[in-house]
Amino acid sequence: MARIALVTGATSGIGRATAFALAKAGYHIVATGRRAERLQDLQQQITEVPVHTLAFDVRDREAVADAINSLPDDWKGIDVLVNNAGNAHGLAPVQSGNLNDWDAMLDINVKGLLYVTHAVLPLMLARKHGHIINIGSIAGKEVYANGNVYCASKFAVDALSRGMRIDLVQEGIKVSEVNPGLVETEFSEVRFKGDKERAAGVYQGYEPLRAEDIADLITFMVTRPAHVNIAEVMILPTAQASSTVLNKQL
Ligand code: NDP
Ligand code: 8X3
Repeated sequence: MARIALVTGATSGIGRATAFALAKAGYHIVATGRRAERLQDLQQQITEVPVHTLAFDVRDREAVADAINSLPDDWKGIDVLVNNAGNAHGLAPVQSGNLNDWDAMLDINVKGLLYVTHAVLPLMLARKHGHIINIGSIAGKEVYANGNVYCASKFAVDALSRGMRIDLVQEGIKVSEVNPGLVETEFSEVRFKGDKERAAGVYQGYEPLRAEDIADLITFMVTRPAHVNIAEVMILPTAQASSTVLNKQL
């Protein structure tokens, strides 16, 4: 029977690279994100396995449930869920924080992850089988200047990953967390609201991780034998030892 992986945030960066890598490893891919045209591009570009696309906003709990319920029966046997959709919005001290940015980060990175998990879990529980990979961050382990709410959202992902692993251990479902450092994607463009120059500056002066580095790791994690769960991995650029790169502030 085909193995199936559902990747949220497959329209860009880590999620997109993960969809390609898991397809190469033989998984049939359910690719999700808001940008439907990018999902269609991905569907055309992945040639080795079938790709099913679902366009929805993870903040909309009904849209999430409807999308997962709309999966045809032969796509419902999800073996791997990669909870990747997320972003930082803004980088500012708490005293000048933007409430819309705070809502976006908590609604997408935390509640969106929960809504998707809630919708997919019954499919895994029915088969007593599945592997959930949550994309956390080094920002979920260490707080950095002006990172306040983004860091809080990723600390929440860390706590949820641990809690989910405990709750699901008797159900035959693995839960793992991947905590990257700086990966060059559209992440900083989103954080800085389209300011490409400022975004590019985040990745200058050292070699950042590439989305494919995280995708390789995820592929390794989900292809371990049934009795092995790599519970948590932090993956950093060689130039990064803590939440600041080369000890400079973001
Ligand atoms: P990108 O901006 O390149 O990709 C973000 C993805 O999330 C897009 O596919 C986007 O799809 C999706 N997404 C964002 N908001 C929503 C939403 N409301 N509903 C559905 N999908 C959404 O960033 P990355 O690939 O870097 O980020 C992926 C994950 O990795 C995030 O959780 C991020 O926090 C984490 N991370 C990133 C690091 C980095 O340095 N880049 C380091 C550590 C962790 P669309 O816009 O089409 O909806
Ligand atoms: C993304 C990495 O350091 O920009 O989570 O917050 S960082």
